[in-house]
Amino acid sequence: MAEYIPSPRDWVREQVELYERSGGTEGTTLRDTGLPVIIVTHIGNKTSAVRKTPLMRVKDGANYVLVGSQGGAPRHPVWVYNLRTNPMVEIRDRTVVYPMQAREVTDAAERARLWKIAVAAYPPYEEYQTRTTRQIPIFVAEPVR
Ligand code: F42
Repeated sequence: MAEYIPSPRDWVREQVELYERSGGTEGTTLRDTGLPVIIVTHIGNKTSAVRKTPLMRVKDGANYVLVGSQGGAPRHPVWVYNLRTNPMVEIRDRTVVYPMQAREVTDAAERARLWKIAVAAYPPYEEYQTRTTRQIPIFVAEPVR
């Protein structure tokens, strides 16, 4: 079993702890917004350690859409590089955990469709994109059969 290295950010680490400790019945929304959050468990591309990242829950059928917005910060979140290297992830959606495979969306039409779904689920994404010159990366996580 690889070592688990928690997020250095207190609020992120605490959300992951509460979400997992409660078996997915507490800590499942983003602060005051009440909007649902998932936990993506993945592998660090440099440390090979287990990393756990809360993201907004954006669904497209059975798939999850993962948006590397990081509040419109100038750089991609580091988990983006982890998923590019190690696409096998686990997604916890409240009480259920799914093995999934993540794929970065590069096709412009597919990206446009998924971006609309993402903004509908979490409207601030739209403003985050205006804060940065980088194009916010989008992954689609698909069930492993
Ligand atoms: N972030 C988003 O980008 N999108 C969201 O929809 C989103 C929703 C959300 C909801 C709730 C919540 O609590 C947090 C939410 N966040 C969202 C924030 C998200 O959880 C991440 O904290 C944020 O995206 C930043 O991701 P990050 O991977 O850059 O995390 C930083 C703080 C971090 O943990 N850095 C680690 C560190 O030690 O500095 C590095 C972790 C790591 O993966 N290291 C790699 C390794 O090998 O282990 C090396 C990586 C490399 O290439 O250098």
